[in-house]
Amino acid sequence: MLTHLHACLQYRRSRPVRYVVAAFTAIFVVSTLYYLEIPHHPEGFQDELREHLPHWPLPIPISGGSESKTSPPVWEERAAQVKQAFLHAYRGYLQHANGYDELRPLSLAGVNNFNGWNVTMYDSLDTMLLMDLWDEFAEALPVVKEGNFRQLRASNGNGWNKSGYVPFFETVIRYLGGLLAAYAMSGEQVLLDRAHELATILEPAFGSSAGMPRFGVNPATGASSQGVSGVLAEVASCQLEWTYVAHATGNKTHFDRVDKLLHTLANAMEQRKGGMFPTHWHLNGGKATSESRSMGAAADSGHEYLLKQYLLTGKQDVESLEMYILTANEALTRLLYLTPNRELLYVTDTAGGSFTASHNFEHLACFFPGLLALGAHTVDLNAALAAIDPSKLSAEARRQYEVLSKYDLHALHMAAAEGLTTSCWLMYADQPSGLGPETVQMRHDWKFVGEDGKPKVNSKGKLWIDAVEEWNEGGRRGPLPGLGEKKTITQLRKEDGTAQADYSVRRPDYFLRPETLESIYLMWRTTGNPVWRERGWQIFQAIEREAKTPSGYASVKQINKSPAPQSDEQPSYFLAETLKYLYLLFKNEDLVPLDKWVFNTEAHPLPVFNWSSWEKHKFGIPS
Ligand code: DMJ
Repeated sequence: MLTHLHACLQYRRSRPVRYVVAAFTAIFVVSTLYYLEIPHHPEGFQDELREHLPHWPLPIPISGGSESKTSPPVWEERAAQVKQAFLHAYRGYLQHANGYDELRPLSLAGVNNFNGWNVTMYDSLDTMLLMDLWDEFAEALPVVKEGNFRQLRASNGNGWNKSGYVPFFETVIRYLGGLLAAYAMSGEQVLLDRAHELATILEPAFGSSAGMPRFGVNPATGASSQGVSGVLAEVASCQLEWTYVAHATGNKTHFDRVDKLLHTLANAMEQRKGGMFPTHWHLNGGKATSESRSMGAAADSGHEYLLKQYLLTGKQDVESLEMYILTANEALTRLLYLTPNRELLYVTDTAGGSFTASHNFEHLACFFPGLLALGAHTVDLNAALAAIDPSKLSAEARRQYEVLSKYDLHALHMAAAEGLTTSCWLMYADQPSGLGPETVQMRHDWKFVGEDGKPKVNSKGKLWIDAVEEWNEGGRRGPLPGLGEKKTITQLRKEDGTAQADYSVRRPDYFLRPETLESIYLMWRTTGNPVWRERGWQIFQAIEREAKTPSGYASVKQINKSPAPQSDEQPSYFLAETLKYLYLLFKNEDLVPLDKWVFNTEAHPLPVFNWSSWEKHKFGIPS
């Protein structure tokens, strides 16, 4: 499909000169109007623009004020506080849970829930390097060197270890990703050797006919689990790790594994003719077994890795980029909704073939706005969309393509990123604890007056893209739907005691998750708007206030209370992701430039590279 780009560009060049002149004039006029902040245009102006412009431009949204109230030394001091928080969590783990996977921060014990291989240590290695914690890193290296990946330690946590298998997905993103990132940042050969060994132990998981990884591997025998179904997040979130381990070791078996999986995904996309990948898959057939869509649990990183695979390989893997664009097309046109009160933008999921939205909004899905911002920052989205041949798409994917072709895709993705990150942040800012819930049910009952003059309710909810279309066609009055100033529910109730929340909390836990901070960090890096740093600072203060214990940090059971009741868990991703994104958000120096590094889904940065001529020859990569 991507070869269509050249034909497309050719077509544009052959247009009559007067169209080109008209287009430039129109661009000049519309940009001038935006800079002058003229709110609407004369009658017929938009139709004229639509005729001449390849993309319908949107103003680049800016959230809140763009003046920083906080000085650079204060941000450095805040970063230092995050470093202390990391040390507090890691020292608590070493003191009370050394040799175990994670710390139980209330009972001060260890838990083995991820193979019993010290997952917190592996997940923390690159955070130590970023924070200049050399002693901690040096002390961890011998433990990593001696770890026994063939022995699954008895679990006293969840049921994974009891199955006799190491869970492929979790082992890849936490252990393998942790080893590879720490190797890339330190150059310590032992880390790469261990990564190669671990990847080799896990490779029987790729034994399904389509090369989609199975649930797990028995590391002692090499046998893999035999189940034939899997969820998108677990079958399509290892491409980065396998690509990088193949590059770093020169091992062709590692390359062949990821190559086969990438072909399976590209074939599935071609057969499906566009759209998002559904949540459930048959591993042997390499085909989806449901039509459910989600950006949250069961799917999240499966979508994330499409863009990131393209970025990691120096933008050479164009099939992954095309899959990302087709995914974003469907998400933006079918999964993004607005609430009636504050017009909060949210991303939800749909079940079965009916595409009925649940209107659930998951904390896990709050990674998506950051992904959109990353894509808009690093990719020419308009060219990527234009490179797709719409005649090869299904009717529904073509409809999505046509709706979005009218817009400047960069501006539209950034607008969605801003609106969604704002909602994710408000989920925290609305709570007495200042921490965000695991799942909420968003209100979707839009009241309106029917043609008969009677009040009516649209209970199906309002799709964001429909609201954007109305806004466009109505002369773009006011902020783009889902953007503009949003007040917290406390602020609103001070003004109007009867103000209603836009959602009800379904799961009130905060599991020390990173997704909202990940998006806040990416919004800061891609827009330079300091409002995101300030919001991140509010969240860090809430973590310190509500989740800190004498020997670590604990997940919170009820975000709607302060002090919030805690639960006896300190997940390893808190050290790998949550504290890392906070630290990077507050550091003035850009320690992980987005054009040079790609974060895996556990926030382990892998360096961008280009396949060398020798690698292309050896691995059989077409030039
Ligand atoms: C992490 O292990 C990863 O970010 C994963 O992709 C999703 N869930 C957790 C954190 O919430």
